[in-house]
Amino acid sequence: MSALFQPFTLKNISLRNRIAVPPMCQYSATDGLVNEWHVANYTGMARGGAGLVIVEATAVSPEGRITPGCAGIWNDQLAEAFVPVVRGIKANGAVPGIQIAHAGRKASANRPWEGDDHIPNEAANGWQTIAPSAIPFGAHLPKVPEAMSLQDIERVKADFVAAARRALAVGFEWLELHFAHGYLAQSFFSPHANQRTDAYGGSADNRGRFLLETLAAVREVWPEHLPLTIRFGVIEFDGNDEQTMAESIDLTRRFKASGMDMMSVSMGFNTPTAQIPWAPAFMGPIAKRVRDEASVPVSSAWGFGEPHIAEKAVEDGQLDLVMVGKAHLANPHWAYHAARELKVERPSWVLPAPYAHWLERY
Ligand code: FNR
Ligand code: 536
Repeated sequence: MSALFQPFTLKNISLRNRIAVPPMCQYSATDGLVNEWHVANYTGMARGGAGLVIVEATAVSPEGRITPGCAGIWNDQLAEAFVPVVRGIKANGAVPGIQIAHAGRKASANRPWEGDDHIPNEAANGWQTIAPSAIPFGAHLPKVPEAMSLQDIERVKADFVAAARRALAVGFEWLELHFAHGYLAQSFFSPHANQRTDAYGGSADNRGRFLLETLAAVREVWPEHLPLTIRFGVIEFDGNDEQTMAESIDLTRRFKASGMDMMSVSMGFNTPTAQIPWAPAFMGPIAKRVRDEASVPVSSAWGFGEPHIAEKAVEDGQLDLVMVGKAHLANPHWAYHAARELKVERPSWVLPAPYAHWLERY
């Protein structure tokens, strides 16, 4: 019996298996508006058998986009464009989720395949970035962000709340807050990026304030019966990892008390000099530590795209859900092939009937 192919229930939402497609930016929207590319991309991965498909980092405001091609949900028209994405995911048996995000000091960049570097403020397609402090990320992202005023902080929290309302209105059933990868929320938590001297900087409590307040405000509009998850960068790989992990786990407990249902355990990317120990499934033990010490269900990504590795992560109690990213770009039917490789009794059952019926006769 495969652990990866056991169903999973969180709040009122049940997933057909433990395979999730993590948010992956497509950089293919126009002024935030998603299109046929996004419908095909997400529908295809749902059709392939994953239990959960989380739509890419979607900006809560125009200045919160990583690149000019990033998806947005800062008005109703942009939200409406997700309706066929949501319908396509659901029609193919997966649960539709969305990650809402603000890129902070990493915003205003060129698409990865067009340089990945900051677009100057003076350029027609660039914009002024904002962040907790006026400290640039560095390396390929040298622009100095504007330090946010208290009014800016209130506005961005309100933008997250409005984005959550719109996501609900267009039918998403799973909401993820992007508090990872050195983008705005997570940069508040990082001493590398946050050197504020007010209530939002300094102690771990203060650095966690923006994140906790955003979560609490979103939870008020996101229904109790639907999952609200946080992708959180719990570690920086900057040589100070024990302290960061302790602070992160402490904040995770408070996220849970403030209504977070599950954590997607990831890393910080707050400094270009991080020494990331890339290896298959290397985040597994870190995710398990969060799961055990904060008593929350967890998922994680980074190198779980080999079926036996994904299976073992669930079997060993490291992960409740396994995020399989790039392997889904290469093969949207990853779940079906994993089912075959893991010798699941009727592997084709992960697919919708029009495919499953014929593939049963192998
Ligand atoms: C990503 N990743 C990512 N993460 C996130 O939280 N929000 C996002 O929008 C994106 N966008 C994105 C785009 C692309 C093209 C890639 C490859 C990655 C990270 C992603 O969710 C995942 O964590 C990594 O890809 C690692 O998992 P895999 O690919 O090793 O399974
Ligand atoms: C992380 N990425 C995360 C993104 C955008 C693209 C890159 C996000 O969270 N929006 C990544 C880092 C290194 C290698 C692969 C992916």
